[in-house]
Amino acid sequence: MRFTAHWLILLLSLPLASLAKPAKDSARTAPDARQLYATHCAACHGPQRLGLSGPALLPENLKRLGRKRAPKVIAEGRPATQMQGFADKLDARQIAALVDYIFTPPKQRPEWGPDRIRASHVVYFPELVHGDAKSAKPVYSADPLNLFLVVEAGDHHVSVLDGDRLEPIYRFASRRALHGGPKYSSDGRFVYFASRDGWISKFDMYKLKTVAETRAGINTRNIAVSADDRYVLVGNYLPHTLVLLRADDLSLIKVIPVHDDFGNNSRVSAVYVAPPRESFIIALKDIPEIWEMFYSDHPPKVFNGAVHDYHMAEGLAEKGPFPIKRIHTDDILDDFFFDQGYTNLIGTARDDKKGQVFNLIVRRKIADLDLTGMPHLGSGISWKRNGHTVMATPNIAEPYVSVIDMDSWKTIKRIKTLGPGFFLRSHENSPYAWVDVFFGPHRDVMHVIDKQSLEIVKTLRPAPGKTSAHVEFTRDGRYALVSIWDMDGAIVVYDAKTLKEVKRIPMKKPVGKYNVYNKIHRSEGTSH
Ligand code: DHE
Repeated sequence: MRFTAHWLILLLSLPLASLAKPAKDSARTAPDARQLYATHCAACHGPQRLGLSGPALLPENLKRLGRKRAPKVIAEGRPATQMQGFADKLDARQIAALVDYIFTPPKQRPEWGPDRIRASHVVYFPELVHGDAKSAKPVYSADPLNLFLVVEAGDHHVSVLDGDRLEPIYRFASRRALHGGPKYSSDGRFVYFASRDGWISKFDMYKLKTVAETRAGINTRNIAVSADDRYVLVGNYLPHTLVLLRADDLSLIKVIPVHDDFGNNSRVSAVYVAPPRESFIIALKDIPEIWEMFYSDHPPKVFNGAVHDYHMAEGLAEKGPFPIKRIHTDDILDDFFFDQGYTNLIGTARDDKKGQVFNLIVRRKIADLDLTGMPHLGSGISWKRNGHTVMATPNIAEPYVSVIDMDSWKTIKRIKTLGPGFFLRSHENSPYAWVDVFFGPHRDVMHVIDKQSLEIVKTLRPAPGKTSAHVEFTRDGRYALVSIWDMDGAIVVYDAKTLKEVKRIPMKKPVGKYNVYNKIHRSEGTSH
């Protein structure tokens, strides 16, 4: 190398200290955890660790993960989530510094109580809050019951798709990181969304306008809407609360702290509505209890001949209006599936007792299920086969779909797939169930299963190399819509009988799609 005048000027302009030791001495300088957090974590977990698309990274939210396992998760990521591994970007000391940082409580305890919820509440169109009955006509000519909402995670938008013409008719910006299925009012006029960072939005499907919004939590799981269209229940990871809102304008009714009789509090895994019971069912993440909140004004109810007295003081977690009953369980149960009558609840435990059936009338466990790996019951479906009702669930850890007889609760078949799957779907008018392969080298595959023979009859590869996932049918079951989870993605429409492609509608990472009719009729082939 030639020693030029430029090099001399550069050398003379450097401060003496910088000549004495290297500018960056990662062996001796302690890693700046705050800075590392801002660079690598804040985009998903929030600048103040309060959670955004990823969960909040605060000590109380990390109890289950534990300090010991945290470095592995940072290095290798977490299956079935968007958490990627950072081993290629961070060394062991930097990862250890980040673990210390996230297990240190913030100076101020994060809180999202009634005042903040009320302060966040906005009604954009007061005239649409009650449905504007006189002019209750859609602003488009499409069948409002055969619309689909498609959540496009790629750029945080929602598309409204006409299920007859198979064309989008409208597209609007949503809150960031919507999660879970949007929930329709019983007539399909309104729909409610929840974002991972707590925003609840109400959208008018006739006028194509966002009516109102409220931020109900810092890290929200999902919502459920009462079958009488009066209430929206929000389940939160942070704070550990349930938040009950009025369904008309999303104003706050009450915040319910979630804890057991001994003061141990819990995150809410998910909330569900059980229409025949006029109740919400609540899955808890940290305590072995299932909660049921009753929203009707006229207790007690009779279920299948059994009087269910929910005013019994025993086991009452919440008194007064919206009483909550606890069901004590041996294990912490997650991820629920219900039979069509909402008599039995099927949940997964995290230990080796994977699947358990709870009867909601006698309020106790009635069966264990032979499930291994990580069954994804939330994506379970049911249908009739040989005079029996069977349920089927994909598994996000193992490559098969389990089919279970709902009379004997025995597994009748494990259908081997090319990899673990996330979503399973069908329709009353279709002889097939569709399951994706969500993980592994065959993520671009979609299996079509005959619901009677329980054999895979076709394996589709709609976009080689790109993840294909999540199927939803048109209201008549004639077409099956598959998502290509890519920024340059699409909805691929298949003829549900011939299994031939009909058309492709470009979309930006279309995560899930939700047909109004199938949802409000609680089709046995889709989630509710
Ligand atoms: Fe989901 C629904 C839990 C990660 C996409 N997911 C649900 C529901 C639950 C749940 C309890 C039912 C709520 C409802 O519809 O009201 N999901 C979880 C998890 O615990 C998990 C594994 C970890 C987490 O980060 O929360 C998880 N989910 C994901 C993803 O990473 C997915 C694939 C991408 C994303 O957008 O976050 C994802 N989840 C979905 C979708 C639904 C869903 C598309 C609605 C399915 C439907 O058809 O109803």
